[in-house]
Amino acid sequence: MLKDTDPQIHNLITRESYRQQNEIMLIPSENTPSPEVISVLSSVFTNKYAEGYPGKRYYGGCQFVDEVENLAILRAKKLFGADHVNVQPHSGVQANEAVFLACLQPGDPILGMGLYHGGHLSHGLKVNLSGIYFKPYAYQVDINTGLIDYNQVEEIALKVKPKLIICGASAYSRIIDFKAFASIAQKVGAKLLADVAHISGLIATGFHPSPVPYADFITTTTHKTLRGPRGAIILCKEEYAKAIDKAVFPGVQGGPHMHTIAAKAVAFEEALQPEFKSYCQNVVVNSSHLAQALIGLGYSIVSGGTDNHLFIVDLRNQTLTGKDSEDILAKVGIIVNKNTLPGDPRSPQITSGIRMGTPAITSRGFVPGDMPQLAEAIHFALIGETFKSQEIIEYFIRKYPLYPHSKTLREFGYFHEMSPV
Ligand code: DSN
Repeated sequence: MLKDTDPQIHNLITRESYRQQNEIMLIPSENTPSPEVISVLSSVFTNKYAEGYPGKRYYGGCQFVDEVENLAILRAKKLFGADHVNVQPHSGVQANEAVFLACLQPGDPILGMGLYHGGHLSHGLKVNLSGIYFKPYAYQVDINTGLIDYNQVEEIALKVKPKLIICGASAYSRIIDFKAFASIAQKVGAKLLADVAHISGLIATGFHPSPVPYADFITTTTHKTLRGPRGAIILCKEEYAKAIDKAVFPGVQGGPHMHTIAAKAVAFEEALQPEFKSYCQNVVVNSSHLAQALIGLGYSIVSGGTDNHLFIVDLRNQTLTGKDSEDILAKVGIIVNKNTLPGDPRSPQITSGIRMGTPAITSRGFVPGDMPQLAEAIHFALIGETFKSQEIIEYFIRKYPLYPHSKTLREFGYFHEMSPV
């Protein structure tokens, strides 16, 4: 037993499981997958090397991992309606790097959303590989509306002639118009990559339009709204299938993590069920209700609300910075992350915004009717009425325990009892 062989790590896992149980997780990129997904992550598939692809491996003994990978591919294709899927990327950044390798030459110009306007570091940040090996240009959101300005995207694209345009964001609460991006890409002869890491669960269930008809390449992590294991996949049109597979292996990765691919397959099957559609609907409705409840309490939200699972609270009319607010909320057990606002006067370490999202609380069972009370808990904490805030949080964590019926996780010794708040 781990608790006997390595009590230090066992203790840390147990404390982390208590932390997750006893806090309200509003970081929009985090979620809690099913106990089945978690248990498959510690299955015997972790022991197996399988460089290559099903039927073409560089190792013997791959008959079962081949079946696992084929199932994962089949289910992902069904979920997104894509021509081709590669399920091997270890992470979203590596998936993006594989796309770069498949369609760019070093030094090529690329155009992505600026990190401080909601983009991702792998979309061309100067200190990331994407900004070091390629020539990065950034589009921004309109500072007044908080919305992507498609005219500005086109203007920049016409000027810099990118070889690749990247759409998709880490902190953008409105619908992304993939068709508009595709028409700009076509006009300037660029390929289009849609990085839908944040919204892929919503896309799979129809709560956000799909980029599949428009983008040449689509990448997504599997652990955000998709509620699977940590990892990523790439979807592409058939014409790029060979180039993408070659770019993932042997281009940027060696042996695929077969335990994670098995867990991805389980998550995709779960996402094909009607319950997952209801879950995604609740994620979106919870998000808009929480944003509206905060507006009712006097807070400003970037773009005035949300169409998806997240939103950014604009704290410029409050005395607290993003960092202060993150710290204060963490003290009462509400976990958010500070986030720059479009045109933020403060540094990325301090910020004037906080990012909130509802995937994890919706997995726990929160419903739209809970959102006004949750907004009050946030507000009470931020105005220093800590006790009132803690009372509400305690009520919620008892009402919605994490993994309440999971025998598997109890057997591991996790999530088996509530610790005092
Ligand atoms: N770091 C993730 C997020 O929090 O949005 C994106 O990869």
